[in-house]
Amino acid sequence: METPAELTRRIVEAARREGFDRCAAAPVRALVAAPRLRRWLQEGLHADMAWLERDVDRRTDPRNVVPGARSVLIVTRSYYTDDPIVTDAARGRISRYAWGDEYHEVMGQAIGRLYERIQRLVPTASGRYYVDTGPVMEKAWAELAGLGWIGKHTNLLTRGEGSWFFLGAIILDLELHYAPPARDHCGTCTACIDVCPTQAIVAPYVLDANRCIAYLTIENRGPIPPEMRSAIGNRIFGCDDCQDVCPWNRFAQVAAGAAAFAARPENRAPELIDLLQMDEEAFRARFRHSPIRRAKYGGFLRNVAVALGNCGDRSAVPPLAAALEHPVPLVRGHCAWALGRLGGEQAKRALAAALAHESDPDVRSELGSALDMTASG
Ligand code: B12
Ligand code: SF4
Ligand code: SF4
Repeated sequence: METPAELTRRIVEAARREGFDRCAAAPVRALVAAPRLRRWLQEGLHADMAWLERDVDRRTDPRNVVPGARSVLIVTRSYYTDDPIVTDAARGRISRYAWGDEYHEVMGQAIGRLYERIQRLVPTASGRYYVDTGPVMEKAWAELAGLGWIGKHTNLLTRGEGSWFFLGAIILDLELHYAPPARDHCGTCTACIDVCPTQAIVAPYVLDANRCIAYLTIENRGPIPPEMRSAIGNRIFGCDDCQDVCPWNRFAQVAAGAAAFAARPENRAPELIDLLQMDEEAFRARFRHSPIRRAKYGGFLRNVAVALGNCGDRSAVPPLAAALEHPVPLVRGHCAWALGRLGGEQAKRALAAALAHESDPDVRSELGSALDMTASG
């Protein structure tokens, strides 16, 4: 019979073969993060992500997912590539993690194979594995497993690699070897809190998803609150500002396994006007096997409309005016806002013409507010 230390060493080796950079286990016990999750939900900081509320008992205690669970094994995989960041306002800015292939697929397949390897090592083992979408507090377990600390921006990071990596978790009923938890090295730094364009980090280690651009542009299915739109700039899918500014990310290196996440040229800095003119089929084809599909067609074009409103260039007025006839009301409404923000006679005429025949009450309200903006601008 192998000792927990020997078994853990073999599992870590198997994880490397599956392309993971690091792998470590945490013992199942009460998490410091569990009461914090409950408070976070009570305060409504999860915005409309009702799925986070549904399974709190499972999310906070792996024994409610795998009876007899003793360990949570965490794997990490870097997605850092050294492509430069886009600053051109006529192009959309997409979060680093979404430049390449869909990580749920890449990591999901690899973690599935790792689980099979574990079962070959210990045929009686039972467990469940997840990448992102399961009821597991991946960052908290990773911290307990010694794989990094949760920074003030609420992402997991290390001194050697920064934070540009994904996490995956396997809950197991096996006793493994446990390293000491990681220590916090944020110190007195507040760079991530200070840089956040929407002041979403409302206290160190506390994120208000209602204000976070990652939530507003990816998970949010409805309109983006008007007061948040200007601050979004040209970010059309997620946001990296709090990580870009983090001093520990200066040490990030391109990892061999990050090749799957290499930037697809068409995804890194797409022209906003081209995106606005995509139909749903073109959206599906362009973003096949890409995390961007998560925003859904209407949500993604909503984001593109906001970015065009923020681009400061009135050559965007004609395509935005044409999109006031878009089949998706959410898109029409945000194009109206964008026209109001860009202003000028042409935008005003297009808004007034659309208001004369628009029947959707939400879009009518956006058109009215946008006309007010052009009057005051
Ligand atoms: C919901 C969710 C979101 C939400 C909420 C984000 C959040 N910070 O929780 C939204 C949509 C905003 C989001 C955004 C992003 N996400 Co996200 N998200 C998740 C998900 C599914 C659940 C996270 C969760 O439970 N949140 C609830 C809160 C309560 O938990 P918490 O952050 O863990 O911690 C809170 C406390 O418990 C506490 N805390 C916990 N332990 C401790 C310990 C101590 C000592 C202290 C002081 C505090 C503390 O601080 C927090 C505030 O109260 C995870 C996957 C998973 N299943 O875990 C991915 C995950 C966290 N996301 C990920 C990524 C990559 C992102 C983005 C970077 C994507 C992007 N570029 O747009 C952004 C980052 C935004 C940010 N600044 O956090 C990665 C993070 C990888 C990493 N290195 O940390 C994960 C792990 C997915 C994955 N499998 O790789 N995400
Ligand atoms: S992802 Fe962007 S909006 Fe969200 S906390 Fe970080 S800097 Fe703020
Ligand atoms: S920017 Fe500073 S405070 Fe924020 S996570 Fe990095 S080290 Fe911590």
